[in-house]
Amino acid sequence: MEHTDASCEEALKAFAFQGTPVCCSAYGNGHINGTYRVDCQGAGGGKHYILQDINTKVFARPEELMQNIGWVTGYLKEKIKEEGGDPERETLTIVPAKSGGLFFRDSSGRCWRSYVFITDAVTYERAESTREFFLCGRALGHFQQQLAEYPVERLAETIPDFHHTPKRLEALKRAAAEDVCGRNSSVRKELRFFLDREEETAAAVSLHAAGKLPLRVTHNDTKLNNILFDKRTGKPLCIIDLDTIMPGFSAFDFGDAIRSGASTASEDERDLSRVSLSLDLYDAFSEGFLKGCGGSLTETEKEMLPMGAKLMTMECGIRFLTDYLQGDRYFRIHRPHQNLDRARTQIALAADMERKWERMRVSIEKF
Ligand code: ADP
Ligand code: GN1
Ligand code: MG
Repeated sequence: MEHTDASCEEALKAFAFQGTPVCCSAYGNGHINGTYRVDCQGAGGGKHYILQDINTKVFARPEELMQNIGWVTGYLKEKIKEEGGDPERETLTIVPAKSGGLFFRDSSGRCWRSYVFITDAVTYERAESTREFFLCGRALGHFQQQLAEYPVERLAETIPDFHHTPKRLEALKRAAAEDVCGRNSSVRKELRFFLDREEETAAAVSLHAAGKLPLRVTHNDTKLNNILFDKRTGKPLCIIDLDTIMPGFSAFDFGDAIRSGASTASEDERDLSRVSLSLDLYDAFSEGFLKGCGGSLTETEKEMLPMGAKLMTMECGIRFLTDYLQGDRYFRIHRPHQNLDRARTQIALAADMERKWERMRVSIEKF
């Protein structure tokens, strides 16, 4: 059987798959977990699964993480049934370990989980058309609406202060001061960009502290490749990567999707002249998102949307740069300096948002 490493084999035996695993190969473009696709053979045809090596450096408490996902997917399945949808394809289905747990800890301490593989679906790194991105906005807005009544206090914070932008900036400053890899002198310009915008990094958290911006159940990682599209209809089918479902701001789910989907270049593009914000894609997504939320956002939340896009772009840039200074310990890289390239695209995108700021604001008012 094809497999990537020996501990995969132990994990393969630990889950209640239908049939016998015949192939297990690396899958997808995620930066955090190790993802494999498992093909099984048996009576009744082939079954496919996702097997994931949970990154426990990032998610320190896999029990709480999987409990969150178990609760949320169970809740979503009921909502999807009420709406007449297909609960097997429109949200994730956890495959429990044979021991009955939601994940499996192998003999070397690695933590594994499995989901039913959703077939006939694709992911995109960037939006291919305004229609597609409008539908993404509607799907993410709808996702928020589906979870609007879910008791937010029940969910564990799987990464503390995940989107606390000022704390992210503090971490960058510390990484620059410690300079463990001796890279600080080569990133002065990039550091300056973020330091010059220090006050702005607090825009969302200070509004929240003043009681003006509510916490909701949010996804917190609405990168475009965390949406599966149905190959047949071309429409968004399932929102995946539920590791960071927890209390958050609606503007950040909006913002991270704009950051990743409405940029005219890849997240690690080296030719920065290619990086800009597509206003057509921004408009399409905004219209879809506001429709999908179905009037559930407060005025302040709506006003916050453009800033959500800028903050998510800056924060992501801050995190890439921090990781670069610390020796690429968090985000998976495929070539040297990739995290620096990623930080630079986020800076270019945030700078373009500044140039287009008025237009971004007016567009939200219009919808
Ligand atoms: P990461 O946290 O590393 O980004 P993800 O959970 O997003 O990991 O999974 C990585 C990729 O695997 C996704 O972008 C998607 O292409 C694919 N994937 C994940 N879960 C499923 C699933 N249940 N069915 C089909 N593909 C999936
Ligand atoms: C990571 O897991 P993935 O690849 O979907 C990261 C996000 C970043 C994104 C940048 C848990 O997302 O916060 O915005 O990379 N996820 C985590 O590409 O840190
Ligand atoms: Mg992902």
